[in-house]
Amino acid sequence: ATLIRREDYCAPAFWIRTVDLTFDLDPAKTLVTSKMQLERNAAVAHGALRLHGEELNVLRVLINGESVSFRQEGHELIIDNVPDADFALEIRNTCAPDKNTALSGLYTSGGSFFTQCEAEGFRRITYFLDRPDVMAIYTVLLRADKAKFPVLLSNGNLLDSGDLDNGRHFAKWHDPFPKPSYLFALVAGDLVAREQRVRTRAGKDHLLQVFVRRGDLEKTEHAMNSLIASIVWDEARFGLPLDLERFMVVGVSDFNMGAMENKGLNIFNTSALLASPATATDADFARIESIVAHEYFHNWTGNRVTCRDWFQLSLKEGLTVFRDQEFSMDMAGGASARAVCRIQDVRALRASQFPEDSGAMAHPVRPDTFVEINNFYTPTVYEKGSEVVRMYQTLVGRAGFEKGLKLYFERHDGQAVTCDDFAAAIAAANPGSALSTRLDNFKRWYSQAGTPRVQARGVYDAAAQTYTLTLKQHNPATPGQEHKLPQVIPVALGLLSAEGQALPLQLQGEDQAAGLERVIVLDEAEQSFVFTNLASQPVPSLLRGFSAPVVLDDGLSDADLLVLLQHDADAFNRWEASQRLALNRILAAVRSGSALQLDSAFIEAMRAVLRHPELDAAFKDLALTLPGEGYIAEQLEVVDPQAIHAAVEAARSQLAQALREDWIEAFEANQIQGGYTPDPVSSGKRALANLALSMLVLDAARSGDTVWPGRAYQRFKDAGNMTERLGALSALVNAHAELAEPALARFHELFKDDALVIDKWFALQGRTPELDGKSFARVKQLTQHPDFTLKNPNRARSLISSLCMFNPAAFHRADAAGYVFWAEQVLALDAINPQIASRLARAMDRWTTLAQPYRSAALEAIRRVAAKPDLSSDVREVIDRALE
Ligand code: HT7
Ligand code: ZN
Repeated sequence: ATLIRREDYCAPAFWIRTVDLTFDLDPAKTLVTSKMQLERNAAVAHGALRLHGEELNVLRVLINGESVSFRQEGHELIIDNVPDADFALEIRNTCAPDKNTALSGLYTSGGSFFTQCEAEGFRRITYFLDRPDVMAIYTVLLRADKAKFPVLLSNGNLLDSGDLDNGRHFAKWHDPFPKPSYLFALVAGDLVAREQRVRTRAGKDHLLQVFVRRGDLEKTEHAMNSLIASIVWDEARFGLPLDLERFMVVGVSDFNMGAMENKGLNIFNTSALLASPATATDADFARIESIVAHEYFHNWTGNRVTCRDWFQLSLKEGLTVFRDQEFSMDMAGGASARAVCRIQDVRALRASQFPEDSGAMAHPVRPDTFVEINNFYTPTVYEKGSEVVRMYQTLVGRAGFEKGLKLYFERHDGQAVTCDDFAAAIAAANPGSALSTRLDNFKRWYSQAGTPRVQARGVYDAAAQTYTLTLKQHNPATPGQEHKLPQVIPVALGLLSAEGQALPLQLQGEDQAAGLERVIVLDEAEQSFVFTNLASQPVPSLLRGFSAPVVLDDGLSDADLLVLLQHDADAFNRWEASQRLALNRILAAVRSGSALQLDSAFIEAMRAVLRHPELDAAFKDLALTLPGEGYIAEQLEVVDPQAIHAAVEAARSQLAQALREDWIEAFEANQIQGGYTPDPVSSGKRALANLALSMLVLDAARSGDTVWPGRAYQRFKDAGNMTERLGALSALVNAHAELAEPALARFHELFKDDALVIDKWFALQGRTPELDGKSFARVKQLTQHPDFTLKNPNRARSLISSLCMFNPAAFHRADAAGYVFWAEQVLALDAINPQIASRLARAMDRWTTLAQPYRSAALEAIRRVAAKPDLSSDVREVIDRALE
């Protein structure tokens, strides 16, 4: 395996200006004819033409119509004698879509053809300069059996279509926009489409189509509505219009990720596309809206302006995640619903990116090296990358950010560029701003891995009526980066009186207070900020809205946190206070090794949240949900997953018992009459009702009460939508109630023909909190279930990843059986689909922090995987990094 370095970037020796592709589609052996127009890159020294190609069978190579000699070395096809002048290159090759279980390149799924070319899948279709800085104009002719593949799609506009001999037909497509090969796509199959015509602000008409398998059409309404909302939003917020006459979206059930932004032909995992109230939860509806938006937004941030090389991946991914997060917030509506979105995003960041940043695979937002680029589609590149973009906006303001983005497109439309180009455009559009004056320092967010720690301590001087806030930052060492330099950390803050009143913020040297909230910028290792005119000691509310992706140690007491929980104007920090209060108690129990006993101050604070007449249900649900076990583990130097699980279970069961009457009240008060809509208010109510029900069923397991398990079972049977049905089923299963078994059997029987719902059935069992080894045993047994297969990524993830990545107490077993299971599954998956295997391999990223006996057992399992000689480069890189 070769280590690729960012600093070794060289421009390509040749440009490919146009490509004419002809596909004679056959599942067993597809014939690909590629006619390209090439020219030498004058800026690069003369040399051979080296094309990428993998798993291909080359039939002929012609230059200007004449056969030429070529060599094949590894994954390259090399032509030594190439004319200096522009020339035509024709290559004919075959590939085998039916055998392509890696789902990269051209493959079949459910009898139809699909492609996935990002990052390096195009080279598994034909020989090419498969790198994002080579942008060409594509014309694509598809030929296939008409009865089996009545729909033939590719990027851009349909030029022609018609019948051929032998029951075959053709379609010819042309994409007028130059694009890198990773944005190429084709689809051929027996599909049907929901269609909608829209007119954009410029008065242009566009055809929107969502293609799915017959029978799934009624599940595409939400995706279509989400697409229309995305088009409207991008024009209104950033002035970015739809630039194609036709925009197509296609669903496929075998897919490695959520979706793919191919120009004009987005391809979606059906899990990120199909929804009906009966089969999808509120969370599914929200996820679909956000992924449809994300892929659509890529049309500008990724497709019109793309990445020069894969190290710049966050240029498009961080920016596009930021855009989809902003979209979801704008769609959610009022301040409270926006805060709920923000809390959910931060919770996800902390659950996945923070552990990554302190584990074996830690890497900067713009990595410096990789072996396998597929391993770098990570929470760091995506979610931390989005936080970096959010900080630009915080530092230059919303209007300044919009100006910056406009300049970025003016400068770079049609180009393949770098994160530096993006930073330069935002800064140039905002001269003299808090960003432009510190740009070099700010860019350390791209180059330094690790989550900075910020310590904040305040000293109140009663005589001077000042409050001196001292902030210190420190970024711990990460693999390959021992010493870090200070980063630019925008800290949004407010000060509250002990009674909870917001205080005016006036810094020493200022004539007057500048409102009740402001952003101060920490850009040195240590800085102090003196606030004046304060009549009493304030309670600081720092890092409001999570204004930077850091770990904050503010040293606040329980009393301070209770003030924030009750009164902070910033809903994010109110939620943060609830989590901190819970976390402090759980950590104290785990650290001391004693049984957790919740105190009445905490219980009453939680009761007050639950009973609060003005707080939204969605917020209450988030505040009353305890921190995840993975996030708790992150706070500890030595991690005992069983001790953490025991403390969390104790906290849940005590909250369930102590607030029983309030849970009943919350359950009853949050019932929704009438039809289902996935709007934020209704989904918030359903979330709180589901939480309440789970607490009541949990408490029943303790008390022996049969009423609430019975009610849960009834609700499970009668539910009119999947959110309530799955909520009731989860309540029974997670509490290990007796009624869980009949409910699981009934659920399977009801939905046995709906793969996405059966994925939920597997996932629920994969994530069931451990009790006496039953959950682990259940997962092992389920691998033998007739519906289980490792070949479908959704199914593999639903069971195996649920256990290994999201169920720590069932996975980390003293007898090491969880790790043995992990090793077996990684190896089995690697032979089928290296990308999915390598994601599962990452379950061991944090093994060095485990307490004994887990640590030694984990190491043994990792070594067992490492010992396999023919591991994919994907898994090899992850395993090697774990062992470094
Ligand atoms: N840009 C897309 C990335 C993607 C992908 C990458 C590697 C292997 C398979 C893949 N499928 C999609 C997804 C996105 O960020 O929108
Ligand atoms: Zn993306």
